[in-house]
Amino acid sequence: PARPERDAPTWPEETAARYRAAGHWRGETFAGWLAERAGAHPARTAVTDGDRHWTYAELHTRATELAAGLAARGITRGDRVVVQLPNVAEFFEVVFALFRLGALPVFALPAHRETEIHYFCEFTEAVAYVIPDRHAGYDHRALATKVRDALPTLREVFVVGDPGEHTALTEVPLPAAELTAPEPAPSDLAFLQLSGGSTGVPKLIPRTHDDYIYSLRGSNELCGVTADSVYLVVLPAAHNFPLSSPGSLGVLYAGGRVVLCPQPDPETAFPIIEREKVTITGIVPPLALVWTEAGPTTPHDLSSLDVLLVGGAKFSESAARRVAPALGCTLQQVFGMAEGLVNYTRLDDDPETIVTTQGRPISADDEIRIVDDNDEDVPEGENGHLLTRGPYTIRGYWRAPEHNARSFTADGFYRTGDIVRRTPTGHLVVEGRAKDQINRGGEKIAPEEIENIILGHPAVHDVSLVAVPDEYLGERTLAYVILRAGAEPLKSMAIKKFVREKGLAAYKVPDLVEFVTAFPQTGIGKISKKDQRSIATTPQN
Ligand code: J2J
Repeated sequence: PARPERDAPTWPEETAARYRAAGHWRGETFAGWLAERAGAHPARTAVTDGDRHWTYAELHTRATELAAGLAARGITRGDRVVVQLPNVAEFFEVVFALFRLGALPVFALPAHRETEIHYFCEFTEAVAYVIPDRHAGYDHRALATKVRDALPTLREVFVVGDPGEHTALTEVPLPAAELTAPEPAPSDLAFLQLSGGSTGVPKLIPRTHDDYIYSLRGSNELCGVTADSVYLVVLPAAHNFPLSSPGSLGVLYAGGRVVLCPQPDPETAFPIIEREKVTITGIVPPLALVWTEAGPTTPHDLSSLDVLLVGGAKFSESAARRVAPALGCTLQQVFGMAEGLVNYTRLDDDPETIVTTQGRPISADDEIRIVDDNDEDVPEGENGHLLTRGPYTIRGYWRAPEHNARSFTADGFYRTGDIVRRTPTGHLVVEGRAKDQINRGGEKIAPEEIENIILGHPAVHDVSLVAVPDEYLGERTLAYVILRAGAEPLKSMAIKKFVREKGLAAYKVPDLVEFVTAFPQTGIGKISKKDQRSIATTPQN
């Protein structure tokens, strides 16, 4: 069985008791409520994927039978299973099967490659890895073979589609009656989500049934989600935003319908919105720019769309103003994080608040502090570091005690690394970032992770990765590289190719590379990334 108390810090008992007494934590589990929904409205459609429509009864039956089969293969409560699936219906079959067993999905993204997958499987001691056969031109089976051969803890690879040398997911299910494994407790961990990170390796975020389900319920209320809602999963299904804000899981919790979108472009998404009468979806700012440009001239009827959530990175005010007129829906800004805290503009906020702020917290029990570099509260309305604690914000990363000591205050506040100010109405405006992280259109990059890779190049003496402004993505990446004395000059392509060949998600390959002979230094002799960002002009690459 999992010992979450040893793998990650959790809420103090009296705080947990308070969240239960307030009705935030109601003792529900994912498998528990899916069974209830399947009993209450078995024939209603839960998940639509192309021509497939799975009812609540079908999703529940599939998940239960898969759980029975996984249990027979020795997968049990507390085990970790790396799930790397694109936007396909099986994503829900797999995660609800794991939820039922109390095994923990580790949510990889389709873009992740060998470096990340190997790390997730090794660090979590995952017993299984779930993949598509091919996706976006990439064959995931060969990577799975490599990782499995390298890691004795990884016993099984399950494939959606043609399994090759692995096991087809369709071979696994057994009759539901054979499922005897006990159900997890509401306070157990439900899954491990990925942190955007600012360190050499991604941190894992342990979320419980209790806390995550509370965030779903709160999100549903603020986003107007009901059993009539139809949510389009545009971003990768496993990301925290489309999963929970209010996301696919929120909409399933409400008894609504989830529609999977294979690609985020308007040419793919708009016909699906029309055909499936999608009412709500969530996208990142660069995509929102594309959608608002395409909206006014599209031949497709988007009138079913009530709410468009935009978040993951700062949405500029000018772009925000264009959403409602171009797409005929209400904009809802969302400033969230997989570690917990989620802020939404309210649907009935005045239009100026909706376009100029990133919303306010879900819960009255979300505690917000805005502090200076010494953890002292700044005067109301001024910029400061956002610290938060509450009923769905973690108290620590999974198996990371040293990092936790830096990322959390002694009294349990999470240091978000975001610089915000609070308006008189309590709305937060994101003004910047103190953590060393690059936000490339909502995709988070930890410079240290990429720098460590580039340092492995034999000709490289030193490297520093910084963000440069980008009209479309908000930020893109620039690697300043110092070559070793006497090394042959390199082309920037050589650095990019080197990173790509290490097997990293493509969005982490530096957009730009510039060779320099020295880095600007701070007063105490550290690299000044601030100066590097400000001198970055438009390097030719
Ligand atoms: C500025 N920065 C933002 C916003 C996130 C809902 C929505 C997004 C995420 C997410 C999520 C921002 N304006 N509107 O999990 O449930 C930056 C901040 C934050 C970090 C978290 C959700 N919305 N950000 O983006 O874990 O820097 O979650 O700390 O990927 O994204 O990233 P992530």
